[in-house]
Amino acid sequence: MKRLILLTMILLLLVSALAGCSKGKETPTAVVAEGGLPADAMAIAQERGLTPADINAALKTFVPSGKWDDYYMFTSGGHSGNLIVIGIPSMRILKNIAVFTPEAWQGYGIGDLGSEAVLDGGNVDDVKIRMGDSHHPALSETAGDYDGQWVFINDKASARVAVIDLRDFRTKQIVKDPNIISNHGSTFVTPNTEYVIQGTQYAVPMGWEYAPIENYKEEYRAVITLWKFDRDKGRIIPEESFSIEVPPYWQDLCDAGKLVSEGWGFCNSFNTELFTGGNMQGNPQFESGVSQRDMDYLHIFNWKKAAEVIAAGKYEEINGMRVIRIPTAVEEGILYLAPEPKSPHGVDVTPDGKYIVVAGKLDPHVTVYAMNKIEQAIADKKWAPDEFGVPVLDFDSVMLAQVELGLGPLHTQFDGQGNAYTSLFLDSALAKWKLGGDDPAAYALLEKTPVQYNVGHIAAAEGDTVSPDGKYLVALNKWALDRFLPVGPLLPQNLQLMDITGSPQVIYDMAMGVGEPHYAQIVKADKLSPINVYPEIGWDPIEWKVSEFATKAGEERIERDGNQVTIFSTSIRSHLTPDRIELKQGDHVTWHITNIETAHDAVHGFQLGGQNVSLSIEPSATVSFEFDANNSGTYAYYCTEFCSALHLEMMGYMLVAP
Ligand code: RUQ
Ligand code: CUA
Repeated sequence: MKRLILLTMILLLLVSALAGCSKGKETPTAVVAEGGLPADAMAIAQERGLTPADINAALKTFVPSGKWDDYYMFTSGGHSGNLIVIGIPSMRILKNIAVFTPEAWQGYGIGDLGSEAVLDGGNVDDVKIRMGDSHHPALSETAGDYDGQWVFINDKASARVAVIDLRDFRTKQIVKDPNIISNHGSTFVTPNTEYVIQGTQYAVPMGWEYAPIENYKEEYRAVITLWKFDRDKGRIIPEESFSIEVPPYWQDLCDAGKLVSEGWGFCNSFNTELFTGGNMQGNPQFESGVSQRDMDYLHIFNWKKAAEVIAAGKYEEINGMRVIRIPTAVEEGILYLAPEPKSPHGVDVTPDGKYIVVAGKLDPHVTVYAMNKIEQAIADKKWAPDEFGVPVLDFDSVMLAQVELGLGPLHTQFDGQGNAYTSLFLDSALAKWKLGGDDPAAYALLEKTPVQYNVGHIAAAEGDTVSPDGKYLVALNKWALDRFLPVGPLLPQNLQLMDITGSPQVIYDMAMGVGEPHYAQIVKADKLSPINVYPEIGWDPIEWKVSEFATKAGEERIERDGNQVTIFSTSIRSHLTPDRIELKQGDHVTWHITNIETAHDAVHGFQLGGQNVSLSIEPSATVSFEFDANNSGTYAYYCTEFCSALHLEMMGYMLVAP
């Protein structure tokens, strides 16, 4: 009975609140005020056993049919190698952008020559890599604010970085770092997207050449790579990029400075023990071997100075990448270290750029460093070199405050109202704490909110910009256990949307059954302006210009030169032209298809039985694929998007004569 009264009260409150706040705005007022809440709302709530908090959460996250979300969230798909787009607050999945792994619906890397070439950009030696472990998406920024134009993401497994164009939500480029084999502190952009930062994870000899593991200290190294991004071209330019060599500590997360710290970058590390394993040789396990020391090192690097040093020619070219070696980096004042406890994980720069927050992982604190203290310590030469000659700044001189939050602090976000939020992996909680400016005593833990379970990253609305929005925060949880209907031993992760306008509250649980999300970024929806249709008929989505193979209606043809066959096709509702292809066994076929439609959403797909090809031919696009007709036979090809009532008729025969 008590619960019923409470429910009634909250529903009444909500109605009056809605009616009150919509005064003056006719349409929504009219709808709610005239109709009120449906008479059976109480009955539904009761029947479903909803608490007032549930009803609140439902009202905060429900996006009515035909209405759009306020934010886009871009979250990594982990070892599915993709990038997932989610609307907030509804938490509806909008797209699963193929990045490192082929994907049939988008016609990505399954025959289509444009995307195959993108994927080939990330090949390692002669190995065609067709998977990835995507970790940290970074939206492009202008003056430290997301500008909605590009998003970058790294592949931890093979040390690669991808560029995704937010005009059409497609991957346009993958680059491979020529000197390392795994990255992690990636991707993070400088405030005007001059560079995309990438830090090594596991140190290897440069170019991952062979060197005995006993030579770890002498020969193994890590790099921090600054990938130069050219906005006009929409590409990373490897020839204009460079690396800073760093010791073979295992670098972890990074972040770029902003405003007062613009020009600097920061990367955490662990394994300053230089441990190399050997659990079958009587050595400790890696997890204990790399966790012996109480302090590891925050790497503090000046990318602006580094760019000047590169321009002055003070680098070595290693495997085609310009690398500033450690002694030069030290001499030029590009690289410093600061002690940090203890195998930390995330490093996050506050929105004002003044403070750098390091989350302890094996230490229950977050440690806050002040940029002005770092600069002072550098000026005063308050340092002692590490074993590689890199200056280690005096901890007490650069550390401003430490806040004890709980067990397993990993990542920190900000709300723009003076609060910070840190995920606590072991506590399965979100810690909200107060930033205290320059006053160490003003830093304080405010409250902890439970999340389910084992939260890794967290992402707040516009959280990595100079002006975060607050409002929403998403906890990206590693374990789901009992949260959803069981689906066998491989469980989804649980993304929990939280309302952080007041005391943080979980308002939505979203099963992420696509791939493990690592990091995510949340951007205001109106900052993006995706296209509906490619600009001109015959558009090459990768090159972003009319394709030389564009085919207009009436120009369809089959050209033969010996056993080289070139097909110029068009697609339009509801036919493919030509719809009959006669080949000879042994022909090499290059096939171009132009979707001559200009209507929004008039996409045609293409699959050809017996060949490994799947295309997405979006309105006005031209796509190409090639294959060897090695087997004689009769084949069917057809459109895979249910584009019209006569979609099933949108097919053709391919005959390969013996
Ligand atoms: S990691 S759960 Cu790749 Cu960002 Cu921290
Ligand atoms: Cu085109 Cu179905």
